[in-house]
Amino acid sequence: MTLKLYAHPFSSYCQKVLTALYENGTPFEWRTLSPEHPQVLEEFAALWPLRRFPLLVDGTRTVTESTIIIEYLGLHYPGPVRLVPEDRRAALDVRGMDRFFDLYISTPQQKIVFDSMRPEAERDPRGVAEARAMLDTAYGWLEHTMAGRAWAAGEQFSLADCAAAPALFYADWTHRIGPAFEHVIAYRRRLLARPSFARAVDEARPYRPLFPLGAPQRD
Ligand SMILES: N[C@@H](CCC(=O)N[C@@H](CS)C(=O)NCC(=O)O)C(=O)O
Repeated sequence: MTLKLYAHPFSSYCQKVLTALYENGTPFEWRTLSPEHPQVLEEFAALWPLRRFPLLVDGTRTVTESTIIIEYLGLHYPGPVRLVPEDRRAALDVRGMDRFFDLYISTPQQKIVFDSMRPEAERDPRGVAEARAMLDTAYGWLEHTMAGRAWAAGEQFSLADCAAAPALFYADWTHRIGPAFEHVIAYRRRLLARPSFARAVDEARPYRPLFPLGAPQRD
């Protein structure tokens, strides 16, 4: 049975799952969410009325939420790279860092981007200022945390790095990671050099003109 991934190449949460799939060379069928494929959009809306992507379909099973999809893949389609450690204590650290990147990097980053897409009169300057402040605080905490680490939860590439890669990739475009955060910048560079994430980034290059704040000429 072929796994089906409803996703878009430019979406950060889809890149998180793609990184996990590419780490292990897990075969899957792309179900690209785009207006050119109305049938796929219809299928997706029927499968998951909340319409947040990515979405994994495995036979009759529908799996939502990027973190849960990666956990699911590790359980049912394990490969050479174990993204959630078997040791429960180590797994807790990985899951903690995964939450950090989703909640305190991706969430404020998306707030800023989505706000910029609203009509002027419907914008939320206070919410955007809070999101920028949260990113600054998160960069500061991460700077300290990454000082002695190669990867988010230590020496092994994990679920947390799958979350970190697109989160920091787009966060830097949205709210620049300043030079004071040298360990965060170095970590982001390591993520971009990781073949699994580099592949996801390359596949999304044609969509860069869609970035509402204007994609910078780097990366
Ligand atoms: N918590 C979800 C977040 C998924 C999410 O927000 N995906 C974005 C694309 S990166 C989306 O569905 N955006 C569509 C929308 O907000 O309507 C996950 O981890 O999968």
